[in-house]
Amino acid sequence: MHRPWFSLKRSFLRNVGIIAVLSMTLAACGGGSSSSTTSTSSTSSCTPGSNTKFVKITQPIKKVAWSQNALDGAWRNAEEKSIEDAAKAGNYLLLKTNANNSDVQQVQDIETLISDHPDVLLIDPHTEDSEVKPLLDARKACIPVIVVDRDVNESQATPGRDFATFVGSDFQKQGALAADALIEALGGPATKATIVELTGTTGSSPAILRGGGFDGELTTKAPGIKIVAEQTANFDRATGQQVMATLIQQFPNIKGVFAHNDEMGIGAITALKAAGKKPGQDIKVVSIDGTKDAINLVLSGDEYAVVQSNPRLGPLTFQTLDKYAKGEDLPAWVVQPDKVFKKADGSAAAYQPDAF
Ligand code: GYE
Repeated sequence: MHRPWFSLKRSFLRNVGIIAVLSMTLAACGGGSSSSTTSTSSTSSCTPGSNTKFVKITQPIKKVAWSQNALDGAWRNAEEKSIEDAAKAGNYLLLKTNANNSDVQQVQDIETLISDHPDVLLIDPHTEDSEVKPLLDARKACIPVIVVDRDVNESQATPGRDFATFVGSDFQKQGALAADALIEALGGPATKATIVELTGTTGSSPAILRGGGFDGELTTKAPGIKIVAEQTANFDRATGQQVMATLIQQFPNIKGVFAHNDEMGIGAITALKAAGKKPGQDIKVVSIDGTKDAINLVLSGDEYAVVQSNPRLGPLTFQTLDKYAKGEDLPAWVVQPDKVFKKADGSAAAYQPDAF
């Protein structure tokens, strides 16, 4: 499950070429689709339909397309609002789609957005492999692409060639930070204990990398802490509760739970309480995101720590778009920095008013 491709993607810069500094032409911001048929993103050397080269931006950007994989909880709603606000602040027309956690739907959404000829296409892929084909179709159609939040499989689509860059968090590091927090909660590296891991949507980059980062850190730093079950709960609260209810019957002696996101962590805490356990005392829970609900559980002592995954990607995405439009060098990965929130050091209380 945790293949090590992530080490390939972090290391190079590339030059997208200096082209004319572009003035941003302003247009109203709103949702919906457009009937425009004129591509504004092709260059004289880019032939729509057969392009195999890196797509440069050579025209003012007015119309930005945004393919969202789902709108199913606090994290994704916060991300959506951040993208909308940043588009509005830049006076872009934003064409939006929501794939409701369906790869089939998202592929179709992206193809529809391509036929709307946006000046730039932003894709937040549901899983790593499934949205590669429509991404490559955008490049063939001379439409510049930025991948946002979740990444595509970079062995199939490469930043600097097939798309401009990936804007998002370091999921592998988040997983490692979650392991560090759980090791600390369980008494340190010499501890012997069993734990379970609730994984995110199978095949999505946060599930792959958070899992890999966590498992690797745990094995290296605290080999006495064993993961006795790894099961997906699709980043979903109700599913997390169901899965945890079953796991706690199978493994009543576990001392810890790592959930790949807050929603599943919250569901797990509900299930543990229903099973007569005392989360925070006899079972330590760590999850990732930084939602208000999870931070409140940290403050009440039910959850040990939350690793941040900042959903407010709008400003960084549109700053990156601006640089791309100006022909500036872009790294293969524009990293959104994240923190860790705990009760003991006051970091959870300090962050709580900003939580989403
Ligand atoms: O952790 C989760 C959401 O892609 C980083 O997706 C994002 C994850 C986030 O469903 O809550």
